Amino acid sequence: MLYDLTDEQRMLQETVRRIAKEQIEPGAAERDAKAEFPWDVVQVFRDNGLFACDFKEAYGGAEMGVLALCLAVEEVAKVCAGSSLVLLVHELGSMPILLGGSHEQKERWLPGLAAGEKLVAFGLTEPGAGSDVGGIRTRAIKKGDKYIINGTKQFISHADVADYICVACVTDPEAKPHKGGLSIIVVEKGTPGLSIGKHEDKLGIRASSTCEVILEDCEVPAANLLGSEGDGFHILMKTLDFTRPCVASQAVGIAQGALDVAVAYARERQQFGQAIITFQGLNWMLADMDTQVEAARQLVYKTCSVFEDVPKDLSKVPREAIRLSAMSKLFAAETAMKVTTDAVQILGGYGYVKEYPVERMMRDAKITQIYEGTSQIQKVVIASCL
Ligand code: COS
Repeated sequence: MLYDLTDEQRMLQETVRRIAKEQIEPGAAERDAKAEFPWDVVQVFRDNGLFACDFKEAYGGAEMGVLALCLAVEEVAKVCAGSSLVLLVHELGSMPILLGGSHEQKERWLPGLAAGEKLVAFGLTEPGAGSDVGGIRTRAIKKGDKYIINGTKQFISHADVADYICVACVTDPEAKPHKGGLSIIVVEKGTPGLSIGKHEDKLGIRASSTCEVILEDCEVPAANLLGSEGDGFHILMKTLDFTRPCVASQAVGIAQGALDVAVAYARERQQFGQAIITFQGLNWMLADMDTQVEAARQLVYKTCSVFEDVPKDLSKVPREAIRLSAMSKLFAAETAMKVTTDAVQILGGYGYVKEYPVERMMRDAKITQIYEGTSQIQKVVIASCL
């Protein structure tokens, strides 16, 4: 059995590596400083067809699979984690439609998303619900051929630029959240009653936007419901099963980026009359970092290969896939935090200032331990598979 990337995947990896170096890395520090949504990067991804990676050809996609998408995310995250979020959030926001959408809904929304002409966000988190998905309070009441939605979503990536937001809401307050209480409804930009609230000022991934979403008597066509009423919890869980490996690939990219800077610095930097890479205290640190990054990468690729065979519909996810998805996210996120922190240490004073990119990478790494399920939640998921 061949255990390697295909020629197509390698070509994509090399292409994105070149694009990232030439067109994304030069603006990374400025994007971080300005904290503005990177429309220039969106255009680069559109021009190179990168939004299409994981969409079916029938809906305008390239049908290259989730591993291909993760390879692209990894290459972008090596140089600018905030920019890699453009691809990550696109996958996260699209996934409920891919899983639960009817053919008509897919024909309506997916071609624009595959081309990157339209952007999409994922509306799960609320002031009282993040790790606890069952705590969702946003309420959708059906009236005729419409849902009237009321509630507030918090920490929603790219909500301010999204053309569509997949909003998780309670449609049956009598039912338990994971037994038919929740549903996912696609709310389109410009719908009366939909507004964007506070923009968060974040520690890292500052090139991405994170906002509050306010729904006040927001009237949405009932035809925008994904799947059936009550499918919400399952769609949310399966979405996260699919997208956690993408966050893991972002973490691998951030860690590799920091390791590359640390190695280059340690080869150049002279102390006590020799390059500091010749000191065992430092080169053993680099050896550990390299080993951890490679182990994380292999776990992500393995997980993606398993997900290539998981159907994008409402069927159950095999336990082995759930387990690997959570493990890859947990291990890669912890690796990114450790490796970026060690990279700052290797650069010493230079690591702590903005002249070098490792302090930004360390700030960016932190979110990978938090979003799409904290490291602690990943352990809950892994343990539940034992
Ligand atoms: N994939 C598919 N199904 C899952 C699942 C997963 N990852 N995790 C749990 N389930 C299923 C369970 O098997 C159970 O199914 P049955 O009722 O058929 O037995 C059902 O979901 C309910 O499970 P449980 O009772 O454990 O639900 P809880 O509400 O206690 O919470 C966790 C389960 C904590 C795993 C879930 O809420 C979760 O993943 N939370 C994190 C969400 C998150 O990532 N938030 C970040 C913000 S989004 S960017």
